[in-house]
Amino acid sequence: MRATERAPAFLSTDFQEMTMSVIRTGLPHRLAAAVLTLGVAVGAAGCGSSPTAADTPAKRASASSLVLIDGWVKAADEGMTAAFGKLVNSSGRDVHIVSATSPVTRSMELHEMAHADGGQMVMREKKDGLVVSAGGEHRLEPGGDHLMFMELTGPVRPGQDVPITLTAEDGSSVEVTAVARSYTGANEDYQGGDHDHDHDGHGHGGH
Ligand SMILES: [Cu+2]
Repeated sequence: MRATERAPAFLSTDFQEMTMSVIRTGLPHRLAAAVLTLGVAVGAAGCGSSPTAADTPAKRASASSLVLIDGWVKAADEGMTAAFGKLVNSSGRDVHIVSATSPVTRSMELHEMAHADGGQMVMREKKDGLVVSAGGEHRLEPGGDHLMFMELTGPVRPGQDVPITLTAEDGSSVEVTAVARSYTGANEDYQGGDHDHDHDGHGHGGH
């Protein structure tokens, strides 16, 4: 992925369209990303090192290239909840999101679903963050990647607009909005590594 991040911004329109078509055909994300990286490497070799506007920080892909389409968050009174939607990257470069914050939660994590030792699906922190490919999109959905609110500071009620700030690897950030709605799913078990939250409110009562 380093090649992608350091590549000049002169990706040709043809190449971007090719990449988009690869993504649209539904190939796995990683494959599409690999194709993109390969294409950039070839392009860079063929064009030599022409210093362009790509060298100025303002031209690098930043979080501001992202929008969250149909963003929503599961309404909850307390504890944990999650936000979903479709992140779309309108720039010609990958955007690597490494963290998120929201005023309605004390902390947030980027989560993914994975198989636990027992075979069941659990959610866990996505340690490497998430990448939205150049000109591509990344879906956040129940059962998949999501933005996790680790500890709500108060109730999140249906209809409420919840602001979320996404921060990219380069330190840039963008604010998106998710609308709270009632939802009965997304009750995945959390496989936290070293979190020190006490998950109260779930009395087991010895049954
Ligand atoms: Cu989660």
